[in-house]
Amino acid sequence: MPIKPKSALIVVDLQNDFLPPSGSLAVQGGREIIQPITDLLVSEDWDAIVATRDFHPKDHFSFASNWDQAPFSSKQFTHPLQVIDPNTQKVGTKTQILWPDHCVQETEGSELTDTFANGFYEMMAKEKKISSSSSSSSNSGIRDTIPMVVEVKKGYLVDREYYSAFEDTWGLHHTELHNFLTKRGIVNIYLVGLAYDFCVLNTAISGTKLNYNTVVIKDLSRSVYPDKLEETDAVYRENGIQIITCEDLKKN
Ligand code: VGL
Ligand code: ZN
Repeated sequence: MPIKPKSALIVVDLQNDFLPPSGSLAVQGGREIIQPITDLLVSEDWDAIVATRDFHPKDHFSFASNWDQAPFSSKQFTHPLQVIDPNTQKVGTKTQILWPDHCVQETEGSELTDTFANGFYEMMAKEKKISSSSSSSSNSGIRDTIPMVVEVKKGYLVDREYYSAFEDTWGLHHTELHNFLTKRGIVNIYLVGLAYDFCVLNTAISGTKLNYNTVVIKDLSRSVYPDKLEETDAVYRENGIQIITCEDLKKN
């Protein structure tokens, strides 16, 4: 099952703070997926490659330290914009997990991990070079043979959580991701990265809602709560998201 035409690879939050041993919100086994994801950048014929980055201001409301509470405790929030829940017509509240400080803007924790970053930024530079030279010539065909490469940041607004790389959890603010993919005519998205039960999952759910044919490559992802893997898989399936492994890509 090789990838279909018009496919994008979305590498979710492969950032220092999500990686053992020293990341502030390290996801168990996260280092194991770095090299295979880096290899995947070039082993398939992607039309687009996206790397997302969680990118919080240091006073972000999801940080336990900003509420004097313990990390991984939960807190109820009413959004300051007084969002009305369409089902109950009441002002919506959400229960939010409070995290350790992580992926703070302009800190090393928010950077993409080195091995992956090298491969990713190299492809981005190559694309820039080719697209600038092909726009000055009449031969635009060259441009279509290499993938569009973009970085998408999320979580930078202080008063809301973004697990999905498409939008915040209130659905009020949308990143540029959908526009990028639409511009390149993408219909299939393949997700890898961290974490399987938070940002990968929620990006995948947004993807299916936006009508992308959405696939998660499970062995190239790791969970914050690995003991709940079966429950997490069930949520993927309920949302019509296909779960595959790297091996499946190599089969005919
Ligand atoms: C994530 C918790 C908080 C993730 C981001 O990337 O899965 N998890 N922020
Ligand atoms: Zn975060």
